Amino acid sequence: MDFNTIESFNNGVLVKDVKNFELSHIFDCGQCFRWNRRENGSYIGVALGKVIEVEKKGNDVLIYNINEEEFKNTWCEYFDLSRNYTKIKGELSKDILLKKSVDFGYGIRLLKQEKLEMLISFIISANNRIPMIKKAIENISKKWGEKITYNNDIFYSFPTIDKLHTGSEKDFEECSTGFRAKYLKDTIDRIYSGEVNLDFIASLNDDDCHKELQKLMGVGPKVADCIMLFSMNKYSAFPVDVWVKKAMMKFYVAPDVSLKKIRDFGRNKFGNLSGFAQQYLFYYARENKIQV
Ligand code: 8HG
Repeated sequence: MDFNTIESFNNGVLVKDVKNFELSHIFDCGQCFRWNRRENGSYIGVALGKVIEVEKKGNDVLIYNINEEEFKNTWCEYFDLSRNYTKIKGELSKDILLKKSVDFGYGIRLLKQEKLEMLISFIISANNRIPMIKKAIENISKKWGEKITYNNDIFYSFPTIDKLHTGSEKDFEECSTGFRAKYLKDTIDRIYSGEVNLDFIASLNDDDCHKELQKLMGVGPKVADCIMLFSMNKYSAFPVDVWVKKAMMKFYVAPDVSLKKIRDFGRNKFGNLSGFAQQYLFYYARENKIQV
């Protein structure tokens, strides 16, 4: 467990003595698209149908707009606070090449996000840049999500499958999803009809889950790895995008190695901690714009 105790205050919960928790590392490491930094340094986001604000004061973390019960039932898991990241970082840092990335992103935690939202988000992420991905997801939420007012600002939840299903391919195109609009439409139809069940896919072992996700349009190995890592507790996932490829080339493999081989190499090396290793590498590579 990476915190000590919790206390309630009028509109939130104070989590005391939190370890391995840095707001910018968590929210800017590529795993989420609906969290934004505020001028005062706190982060605000929409997750699981709610607007949540998070602030760090010394070693304590304040989570606004939730109560103690919601923390215990939902947000402790969302922020992965029961996991001991000191142990994970210790294991990964035995590899002196990886230690550099772990030391850089020391406050990263993998968020436990919603399956449908991750599926749609990472279909949109293919050959796309993070600001554009964020924009498209925001457009989709504005169009079909529930309006939420928080401190006089307006936010939108990520839509349900029933709402998404009312959208046409053209509607998705108008949300700036480009060539991915038809993949979204096809995937949403198959989930809505019950032909595809994300809870079932999540119940499969890591390799079968990875294969099954790729039966969906717009889901290749990389996108499947992101979905299973960020919403299905599958930590042997090792998504290889341009940044992870660069990091792996810098530290471990030859330039001409295929994405598949880089994935296999990473999974062999890091085992059930592959997903964590990947996140430290992605954050290090992207923040430092490493070149190889
Ligand atoms: O967390 C991520 N890991 C990896 N490997 N790739 C990611 C993450 N987040 C994210 O958006 N991407 C992809 O990187 C999507 C897109 O292709 C590119 C943006 O830099």
